[in-house]
Amino acid sequence: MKRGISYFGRIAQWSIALTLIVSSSHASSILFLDGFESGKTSKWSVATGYVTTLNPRSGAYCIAVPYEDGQTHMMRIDLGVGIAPTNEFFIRFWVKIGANYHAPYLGWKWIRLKHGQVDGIQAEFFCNSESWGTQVVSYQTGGFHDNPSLNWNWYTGGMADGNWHKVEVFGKYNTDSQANGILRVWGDGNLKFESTSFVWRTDTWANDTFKLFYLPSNAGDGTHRAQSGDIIYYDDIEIWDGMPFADGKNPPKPPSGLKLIITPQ
Ligand SMILES: [Ca+2]
Repeated sequence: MKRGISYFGRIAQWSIALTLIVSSSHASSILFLDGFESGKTSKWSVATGYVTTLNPRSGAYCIAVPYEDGQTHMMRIDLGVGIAPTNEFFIRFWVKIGANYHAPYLGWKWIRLKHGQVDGIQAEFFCNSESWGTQVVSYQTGGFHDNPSLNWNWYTGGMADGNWHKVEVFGKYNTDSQANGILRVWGDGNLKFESTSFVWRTDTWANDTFKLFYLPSNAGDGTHRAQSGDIIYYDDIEIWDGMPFADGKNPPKPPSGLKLIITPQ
């Protein structure tokens, strides 16, 4: 008892100030997070994948998505009105290509966003795997608006080595149909593509933001088809309404410069 009183007395002589210093801050908040640790796919509105304990990237589970010929949209999240990002978004996920994956490249959209609340073509964005690399494509009903090459062939670039790889995408929408949008794509933390003149949308959909998120989408081009048994694994999927803890130029890192300051008074 004496010891307790003494301890309390010492504490009373101090006021404790906690100072949290973060190297940079941002008002971004996370909209969606799934590491599949629930053992379910209930966060997804469409899920042809299944939860598995086979070599997850984190925790006990990841998702295995059979990427078979004839399939189209494999996994889909409906962010919905009022939840979807406003003028920026940031997406991060981890992907692993199954050891017996056959489809070499074409048609593999390893990320796809649609701006409409329905599963139709209005305005959309996708990263399309091609033989020579990847296209980052902005498309809306009536035609393409931006489809530059991303200097990253995921297949020969090491993504198909059986290991987990990190993909990150930052987007800031263009305004008034001008070519002033921002798009940055990172692979394993390395910047693979950057545009500050990206056209996300025009005309009718000039103010739309994406509401549907697909991971992955589509299969094959009629020649290079996926086959039964082709599986892609995903884990730790995050969707933010902006760049967390960074300036949009660098992939976010955990907060640094954290300090706990106890000040005697
Ligand atoms: Ca997990």
